[in-house]
Amino acid sequence: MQSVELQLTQDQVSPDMAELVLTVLSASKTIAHKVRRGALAGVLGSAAQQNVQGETQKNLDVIANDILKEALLASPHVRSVASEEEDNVVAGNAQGGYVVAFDPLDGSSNIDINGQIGTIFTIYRAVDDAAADSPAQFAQQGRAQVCAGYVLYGPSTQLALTTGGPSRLYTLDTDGEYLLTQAELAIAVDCQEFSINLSNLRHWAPTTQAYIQGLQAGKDGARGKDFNMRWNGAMVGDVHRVLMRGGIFLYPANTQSKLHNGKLRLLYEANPMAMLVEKAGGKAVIGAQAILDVLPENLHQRVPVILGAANEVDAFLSAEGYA
Ligand code: AHM
Ligand code: MG
Repeated sequence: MQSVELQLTQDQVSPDMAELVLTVLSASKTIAHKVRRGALAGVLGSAAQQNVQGETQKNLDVIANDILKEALLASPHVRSVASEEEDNVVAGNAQGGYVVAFDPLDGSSNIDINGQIGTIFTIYRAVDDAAADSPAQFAQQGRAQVCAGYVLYGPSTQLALTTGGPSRLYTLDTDGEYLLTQAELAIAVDCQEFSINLSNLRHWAPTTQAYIQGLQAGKDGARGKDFNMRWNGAMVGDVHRVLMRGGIFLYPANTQSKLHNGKLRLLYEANPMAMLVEKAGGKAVIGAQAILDVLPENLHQRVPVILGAANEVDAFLSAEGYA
């Protein structure tokens, strides 16, 4: 089986970017190791909690953020870093050619229940006429991403990665190497599985409620077929399932609640997942617009996310009156 390092060379990824991707992956292995040890590594619980020795325990969000940030800021290729856990952009090497954004630990509420969690990351080229600590470094459309990926810390640790070509899947071996286990992920255009937090139904637009109720109605509904439902509460796990066996994932606009743009962040979650999904033949939209076409307004911007099987995303769009 092929190592990720070799695959990056075969994919003709520039040496600088390949080195940068390997830096992210090396940090992910450190995180994976801590995740494996769980309570034994003192990584559970909330931040700023004290352990029996009176030491401050940091929770995994903070630990994962620190590991990634430290590794990236030490890289000569990184001009700027943005994280879901940081208020502002952090300046790296002024000569670095790339900027990196990440959600260090997606699915935080799964940490303490030993559920699926992951790290989501994205890489863009640095913007030359903006300072290294400026949010302008990240005010780029998702289409400008040069690399997107996630690491899923599940029963096995897996990496989904695209550097502009197909979305590929790697599995972390016991000797610490990511090995290629699926060369090209492909999402079937039709599906019979949806993924949404149904408890928010009352917050959605009436058209969104009607679309989901249509899926629940199965053969008798507007879609004319039965649907199964799954919700991990961790985007990384839910999108992974869509990439592996198809389906549609939705975190729609909660028009009637304060999360009126949904919950997921454009930069750290929506864009990297949208790139992986599109490169696997799926679709990813916020509504009428493709996620990758959204011009970011601010660093921590939230957007509705609807992604997965192309025909099902189209069915959603037509139910919403967009098509
Ligand atoms: P997080 O980055 O703080 O973990 O929050 C994002 C997560 C996503 O992984 C997931 O899709 C969503 O929040 C779950 O939301 P909900 O709490 O509505 O189930
Ligand atoms: Mg997240």
